Amino acid sequence: MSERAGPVVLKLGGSVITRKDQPETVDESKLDAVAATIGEAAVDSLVIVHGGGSFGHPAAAQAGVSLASGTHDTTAISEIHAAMGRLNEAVLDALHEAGVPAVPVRPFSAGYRDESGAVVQPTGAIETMLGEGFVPVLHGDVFTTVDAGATIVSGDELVVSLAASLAAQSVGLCTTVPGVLDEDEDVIPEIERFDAVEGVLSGSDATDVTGGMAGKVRALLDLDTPAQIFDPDGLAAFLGSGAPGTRIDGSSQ
Ligand code: IP8
Repeated sequence: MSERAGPVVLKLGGSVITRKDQPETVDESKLDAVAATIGEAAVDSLVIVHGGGSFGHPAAAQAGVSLASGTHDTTAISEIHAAMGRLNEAVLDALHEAGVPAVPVRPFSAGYRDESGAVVQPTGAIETMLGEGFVPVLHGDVFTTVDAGATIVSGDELVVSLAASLAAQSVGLCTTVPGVLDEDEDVIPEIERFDAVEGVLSGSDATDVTGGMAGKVRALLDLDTPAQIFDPDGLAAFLGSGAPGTRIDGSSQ
């Protein structure tokens, strides 16, 4: 674990906490289990970001909005944001039930994408929440975007931005897979360079710089903080300063 003093930043994948095959359906048992693990770990300083799952993604697809393609349709923007708000409330409820002092942070209201497409997520309120002992819970969202109206910001992008601006002590992505898998479906324990795994992350995924496992690995390799990718079975170990799944550490390059 790094010596950096910032918070632990944890992403809960949308596929972990929702049923992706059913519109706007929370996977109650998985969400409750993940929330209970977070409650038991009682990490001192924790920021949570969750994905869109069957809430944000169908709403975004229906409106034709993506990371790269924006809209000025305010009804569509409001619908996507509202769908993510409903999921955020469900996540907060589960965390409260588990004794986690979770509070909502809605990215659309404060953050934006600048003219270069970079994510700008101010952290003053988040740092103050952490100082007060709260656990801020952000989510993938619609994001006002210079010259494009509003695009989608993914939870992964927010994690990368927050990890850098808050000098996170560790970064964890809780996904449906136990780590980055090689061609035999075995977990790769550590990745230090993208070209070392490009072959196994091949096909369209490898050329997709914002989505899929290849996009996650590329973005995490750029961080100063080592990151772990794991599934819910690895969550307790991650929150207990262990190293479940795949460790992504580009800091030595
Ligand atoms: O599931 C996407 O966040 P992600 C959020 O982390 C929306 O990619 C609104 C589709």
